[in-house]
Amino acid sequence: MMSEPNVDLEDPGTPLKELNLPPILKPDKKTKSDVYYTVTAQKGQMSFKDGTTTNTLGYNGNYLGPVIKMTRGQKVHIKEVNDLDSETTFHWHGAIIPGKADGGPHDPLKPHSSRNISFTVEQPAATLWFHPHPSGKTGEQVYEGLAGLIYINDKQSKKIALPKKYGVDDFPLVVQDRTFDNDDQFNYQADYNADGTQGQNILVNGTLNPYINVTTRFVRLRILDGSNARNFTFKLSNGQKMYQVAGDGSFLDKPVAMSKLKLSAAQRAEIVIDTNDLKDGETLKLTAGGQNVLTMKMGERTENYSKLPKNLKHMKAAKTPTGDVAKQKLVLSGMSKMVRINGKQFNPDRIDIHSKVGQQQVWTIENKNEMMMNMIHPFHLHGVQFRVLSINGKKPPMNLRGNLDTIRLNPGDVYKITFKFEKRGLYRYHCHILEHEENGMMGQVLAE
Ligand SMILES: [Cu+2]
Repeated sequence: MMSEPNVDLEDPGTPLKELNLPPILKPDKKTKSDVYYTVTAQKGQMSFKDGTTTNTLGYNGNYLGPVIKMTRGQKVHIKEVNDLDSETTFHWHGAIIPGKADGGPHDPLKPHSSRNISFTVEQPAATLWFHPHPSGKTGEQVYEGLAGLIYINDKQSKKIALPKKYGVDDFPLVVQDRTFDNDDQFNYQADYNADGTQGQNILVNGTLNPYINVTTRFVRLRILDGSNARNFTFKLSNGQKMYQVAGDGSFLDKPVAMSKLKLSAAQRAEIVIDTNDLKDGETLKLTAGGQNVLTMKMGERTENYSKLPKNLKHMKAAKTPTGDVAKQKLVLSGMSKMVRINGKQFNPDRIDIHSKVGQQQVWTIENKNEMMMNMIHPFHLHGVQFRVLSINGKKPPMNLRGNLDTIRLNPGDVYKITFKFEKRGLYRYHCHILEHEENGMMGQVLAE
């Protein structure tokens, strides 16, 4: 039996509203080799519904954060400012980054203080994200609005024949679920569920019931499941296929045609939609759980490309490494306050795994099938990007063959993944249902 906490998604009952576009963060300073940013976690107020305001949190603004652009090879300096009244951290989800800059829960930033981090971008083009990760407060701070996107560009992403005009044919979609109480506030404590806090309405970039005007043949959507816990299945309302071109941490080898896209908390996918068969004035909806995620209004379209590229990024098939390989096995089990990894709850004073920087790793992650306690667990490992070798002994589907940092494990699933720690430091791995993470479904690995 599969038991899942389920808050059904509802129609917000509000008119369509143009999709909010997060601003692109302006650097404080930029040189040939370095870029300097300031990111401030702060309190805000946001008008999601006409005539009311909701108390929120945001980065450099009222809700969510700006898009932070980085280029492969660039040295990035970030001043992290905590203007909240509680501790927070700045976790750079999906970044290959030294442990001391990773922003895990062991490195809290006190209220009204700041810290400078820097790292060199040494990974390919991808859509990553950042969010808080303080002990015991992650679920609440994310729910109230702290999350933002990172766009990593490289030589290939700059020239690839995919839509790339921000807000014109290339749109970020931070998809979240939130409940508004009678006063139109978020009430995390009231909505809290130990198996994942869910909301009744979909918000996209903080927009209820959003639409965009489509002016080009191909539209690229960079989707983040930015919810605390919800598993989304995205579809197009007319049943046409979409093309996934990127996963968490890289382009795919080739565009993958699909009629539905599943994402769990923290996972990303970039999809491209071909609107060639739609007439001007028609609408196409991206939906999840029967609700509108994004309404696309077809305008007069110009041809931005005549077709999608056949090949995106040459990704060699991931092969089981031989030789000096370190193996680990992690078993996820339980529900609610009883969640565990390898039978243990998280202990900050315990190093669960010692790893050598540069050594090839093969980790087996299993979501134990326990009949009455079965849930999907999205497993995330900090500080690296990995490849999937197999799922239940079989090759992964085409859309999971790129670089990943989060995998969705159904009950009974066994994933084998391979990667190397490229930087030193203490890294966390955990279930990305934020309430499971806080209930102890987390461990730590020291890479030296
Ligand atoms: Cu979980």
